[in-house]
Amino acid sequence: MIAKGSTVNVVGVPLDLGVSKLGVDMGPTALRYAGIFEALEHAGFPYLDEGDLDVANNFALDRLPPERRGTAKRAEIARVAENLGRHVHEAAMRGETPLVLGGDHSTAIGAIAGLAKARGRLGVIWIDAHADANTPQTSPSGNIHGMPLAISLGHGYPDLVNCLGFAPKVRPEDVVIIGAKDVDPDEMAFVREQGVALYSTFDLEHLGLSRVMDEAIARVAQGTDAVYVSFDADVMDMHLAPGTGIMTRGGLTYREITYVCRTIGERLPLAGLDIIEVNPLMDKRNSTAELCVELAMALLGVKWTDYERNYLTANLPCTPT
Ligand code: 5AB
Ligand code: MN
Ligand code: MN
Ligand code: MN
Repeated sequence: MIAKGSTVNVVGVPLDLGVSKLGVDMGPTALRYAGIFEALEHAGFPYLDEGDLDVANNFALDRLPPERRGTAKRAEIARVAENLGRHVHEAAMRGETPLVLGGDHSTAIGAIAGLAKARGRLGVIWIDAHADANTPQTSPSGNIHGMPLAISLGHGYPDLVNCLGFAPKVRPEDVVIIGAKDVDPDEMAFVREQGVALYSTFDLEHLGLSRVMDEAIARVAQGTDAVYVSFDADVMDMHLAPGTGIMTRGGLTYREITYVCRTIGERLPLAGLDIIEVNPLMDKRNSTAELCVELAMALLGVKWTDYERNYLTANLPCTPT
């Protein structure tokens, strides 16, 4: 849920400089076509469409000599993070709820920076098949989209860690990762050493989703001033959500992901959220973007389409005849 009467401030970040597979820069457009504004309208939320931030073209930067390419892309990611950070900060200071449409996951660096600056101690729920907690030392790929959580915790490239001039943005005890199933060994060691809570897909089965969500919600709410949700579309099973950068089997099912988003939406007041790594080049008829719109509504506490039908069915009194 969000604060009653709060305007949802929607901003697109067509950023794909943190990944090697291109197409996530079209995520904001896919989410617009999937009806994000119609859904907000239907739910009765006041909203602002802030358009897309300006991001340098990946193809242009790819033409640079290899020794300059990485640095140039990182400098642009840092510039975009500052811009988004300022945007989110100003929106939050006006009492609005930022909804950030990514973009690769390095988008979250600026969003978390801006919200932490505006709201203080921030709880973060990281819904993702990955932990995104690599540092330049542990990363097997060098891709920045595998690093934003470590960066928000104060570890990694200084130009990104110091976004908006302060670090760290969040404390490890205020962070929960849900749905991880592909974490690099050194990255896992970092997560453990930091004390970040991680619930893998195995844990979801083993402990049960309701216990996981109870613990996760209690953890991010405890002692914090506000909560942010970062939603990477790759947390879902590839058959359900093919339209993302990294497709893997064994991800969350429709029932599981709606449960996750619905419990958050019903129990937690959110200060902001993002929908990340929707890739229309990989998608089937924009179905992943449409599903993400539905889940964004669930995160905001709205009952919507299929989710609404399931919700109503689940709440029918079970009277034996
Ligand atoms: B995503 C990997 N751990 O660091 C790395 O999609 C994958 O934002 C990162 O969750 C996936 O390159 C990043 C192998
Ligand atoms: Mn991610
Ligand atoms: Mn991921
Ligand atoms: Mn991803």
